[in-house]
Amino acid sequence: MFLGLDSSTQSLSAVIIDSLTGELIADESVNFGKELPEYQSPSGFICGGQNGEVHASPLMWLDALDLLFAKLSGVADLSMVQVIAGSGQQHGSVYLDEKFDASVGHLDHKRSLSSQLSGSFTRLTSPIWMDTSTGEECAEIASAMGSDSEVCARSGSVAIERFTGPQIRRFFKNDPERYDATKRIHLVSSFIASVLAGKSVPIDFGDGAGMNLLNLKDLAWDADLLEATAPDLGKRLLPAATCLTPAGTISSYFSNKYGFSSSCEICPFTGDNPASLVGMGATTPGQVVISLGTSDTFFAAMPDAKTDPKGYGHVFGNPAGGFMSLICFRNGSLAREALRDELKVDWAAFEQEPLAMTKKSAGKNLTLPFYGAEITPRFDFIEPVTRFSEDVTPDLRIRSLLEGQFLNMRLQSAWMGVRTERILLTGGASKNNGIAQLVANVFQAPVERLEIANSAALGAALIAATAAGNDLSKLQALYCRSAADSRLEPDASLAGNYSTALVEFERLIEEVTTNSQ
Ligand code: XUL
Repeated sequence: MFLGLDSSTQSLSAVIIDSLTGELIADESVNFGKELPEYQSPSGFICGGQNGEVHASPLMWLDALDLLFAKLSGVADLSMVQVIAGSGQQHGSVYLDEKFDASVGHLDHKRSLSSQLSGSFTRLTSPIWMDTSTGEECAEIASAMGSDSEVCARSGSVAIERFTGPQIRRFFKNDPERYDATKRIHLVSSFIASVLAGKSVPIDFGDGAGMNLLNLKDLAWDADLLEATAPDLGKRLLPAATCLTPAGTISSYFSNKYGFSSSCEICPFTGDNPASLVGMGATTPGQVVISLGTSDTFFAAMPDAKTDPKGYGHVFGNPAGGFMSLICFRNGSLAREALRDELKVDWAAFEQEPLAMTKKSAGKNLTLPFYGAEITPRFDFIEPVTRFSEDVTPDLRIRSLLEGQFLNMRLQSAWMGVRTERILLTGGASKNNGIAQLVANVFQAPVERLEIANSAALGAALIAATAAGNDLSKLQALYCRSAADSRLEPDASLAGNYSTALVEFERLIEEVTTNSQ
C-alpha cells in the first residue's frame, strides 16, 4: 500500500492506494478552517494580513497531520503502507532554528506534534503563495541579477511576489536577527516530509523550482540567486533532490502512535502542481491540464527547460523527469461570472446547444476577456476590450468571451513548443459541455474530464508507488481514467477560423498595449 498526502491551502488530504489491485483504500482529509477553528483561519490562512501579507500557521499544519493520521488509522491498516510521498501548496516557507533537526528526531508519541515543535520556529507564521507583499524584494533581486529575464532564464520564472526567494528576502530585511537565528528553511512540502522522517528532508526539484533560487540547468541552488536573496542562504537549504528516491524511514513518533511499520519510507515531497500533473496522468509532453477555477490554470509537461520569453509562465520540475509549465490566468470564472451577471443569464446560456447556434461566428468577434487586472498578459484594464465584426448580441458576447479566454491560453502557452494532443479539463466549469467543446475547438484537440477530484494527493500516492519500483505509466492507466462519456472531439471545420483568430487576437493585445503606453 502507498500513501499520498497533500497539504493544500485549505486542507490536508490523504489517499491510500493498493497498486496490486488498483483499489483506492482510503481518501480522507482535514479541513483547516472547519476542523481547527482555534487557528482562526477559515480559508486556511490568517485573516487581516497587512500590506499584502498572507500567512498561515505551521502549527495548524502539524495539528492537521495528527488529526488526519488519527482518522486514517481508523479506516486502514497503516502497518501495510510501504512508502509515503506527498505534496504541498507551492512557494510557502517555514523558518526553523538550530534545535529543529534534533527535536523532530526525538518526538514523544504521547504528546502532540505541535506542542513539541512550537519552540523551533524563528518565524511564527509562514508566508504562503497568496502573499503579495514582496514587490520591492522582487525588484531588488532582479536588479542584483541584472534583469528579470536573467532570473527567469536561470530559475524558470521572473522574480515574482508569491515565490519563496522574495519571501525569504523580506524576512531577512524586516527581521535580520530572526533570520540570523534561522538555521533551516523549508517549503511547506519539505517541512511536512521532515516531520514524518524525523529529520530534515530535501526540497524536491518540482517544488524547488518555485522559489526563484533553483538553477534549472543543473537542478542545484544558484549561487548568484542565493546571494541576491539573502546572506548565507545556501547554508539554510539542503541540496535539492528527486521526489522518487526515499530520503529515510518514518520516525518512531508515527509508528508508535498510528501503527506504521518502522520500515515505511518517506520520499521528499513535491509541490501540489507537479503532484497534480502525476495524478491527472499528464506527465508526458502533449498532455495538457486546464483547470477552470476562480483563476484558470494551464499546465503541461515539457521535455526541456524552456522558459517563457515574456516572463508570464513558470517552469517547475516534472516528478516523472523533465519539466512542466504552469501559467495562471487571473480572469477565469471571475470573467465568466461577470458576463453571466451582466447579461442576467444562467450557466445554461454557456452550454453546448446555445453555443452551437452561433457556430458560424466562430473566431470572428474578438474579446480581450479581462474584467479585473490580468497577469497573463499583464493588463490593468478592468473592462473587456472587444472588436466585433457583426452586431453585438448576448449570445455572441458569450461565445466571444470564452473564445478570448482560450485563444489567450493558446497564445500564452505557445512558447513551450509542445503540440497539444489531449486536454484534461478540471475545476468547476469543466463540467459544462459548452465550455469544454469550445476549449476543444480553439485548441483543436480532444478534451477529457477525469473521474478523480483529489489529483494532488492521488499523484503523491502514485509517486510513492513509483519510488517502490512500480511503473508510473501503468499506475496512471489504472488510476487516472477519464469519466465515462466525458470525451469531446474538436470540430475540425473550425481549425482555420481559430488560426486566423489567434493572429488577430495577438495583434489586438499589441494594439491595446501600445495605445495605453
Ligand atoms: C502555483 C501557485 C498555486 C499554489 C497553491 O504557482 O501559486 O497553484 O501551488 O495551490
